[in-house]
Amino acid sequence: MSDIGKSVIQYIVEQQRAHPDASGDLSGLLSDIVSACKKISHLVSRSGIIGLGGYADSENIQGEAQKKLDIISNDVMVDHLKWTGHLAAMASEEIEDLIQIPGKFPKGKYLICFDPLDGSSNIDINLTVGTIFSILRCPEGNGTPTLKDFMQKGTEQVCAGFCIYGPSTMLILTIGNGVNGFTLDRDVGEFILTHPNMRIPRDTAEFAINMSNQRFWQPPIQRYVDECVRGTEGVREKNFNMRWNASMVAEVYRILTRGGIFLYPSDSKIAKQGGKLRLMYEANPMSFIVEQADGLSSTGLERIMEIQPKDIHQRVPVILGSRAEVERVVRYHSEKA
Ligand code: AFP
Repeated sequence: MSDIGKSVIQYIVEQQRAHPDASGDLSGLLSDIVSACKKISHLVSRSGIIGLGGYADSENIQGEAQKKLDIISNDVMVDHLKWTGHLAAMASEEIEDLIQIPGKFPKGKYLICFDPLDGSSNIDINLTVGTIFSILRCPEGNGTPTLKDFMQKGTEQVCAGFCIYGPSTMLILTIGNGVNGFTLDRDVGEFILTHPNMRIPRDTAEFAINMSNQRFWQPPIQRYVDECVRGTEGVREKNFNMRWNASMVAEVYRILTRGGIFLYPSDSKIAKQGGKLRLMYEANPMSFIVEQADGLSSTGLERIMEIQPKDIHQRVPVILGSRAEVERVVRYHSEKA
């Protein structure tokens, strides 16, 4: 029987039942995240009407100006997740320090890292934004988790997902056995399985990169993009198309749907900070999803999920998507070395 039409909660509970030893904590945590994402979706869609557009008067830890909805989405995530007893601690793009569970609430066995509203520079132009999350196990016996407890490689993720707030709101989820996409049915307020077992086509003729950084790129990236742009007249002997949404959630969703490659490489402008995108709540969860959908994810020099994290807000180069294209970019890096 087809799974299409199942609610995300039914899907999660069925996954839990397939593991008789499971305590139900992960199912509970996912259900909390689903509730938070529904609330954020509602606020994003009404932001123009209720005056939530524009900048707040503050910056995040990365020195980036915060949008009002960045802060509100962060608060929604924290408020929905702090009291249910499934988490030991949280980390957010918008907050410098770890977020501890208040003493009056029970603690659980998981850690979460999230970007509450990725692509938020797109809110005021009514383009797709989203929430990204990564779930890790908290090392046992740890009353008050520290940074060290969060410093786990992407390969240790238990679950990763993202919710996109676009023409429709969708939740994309992996718990390590493939990738499923659920669409929010606003009439009944539930996410419904609409895209089971998402797979990224191995070949593609579509790339996504911020071309305005071209003069700062390193030779392997210059070579790869140059060959794409030359199309049928170059060594690739086929024409490529280009997309750039400036919203990673939208790019990854497109790649999950029809293939493609997404590149935010390091370059001479951002080399000192390690890259643009954040490892713990952008690169790792997206890499887990992409790999589970048969794609690849690399910095060009190493698999992203094998990087040993050093900081919660660490940045890394990101090259992910269709297998054959990512392999090619990795090869160009090794040929240069
Ligand atoms: P914002 O959340 O500040 O809009 O950043 C989005 C993002 O982290 C990622 O989603 C995009 O792929 C990337 O930054 C866009 O970066 P550019 O502004 O350099 O194109």
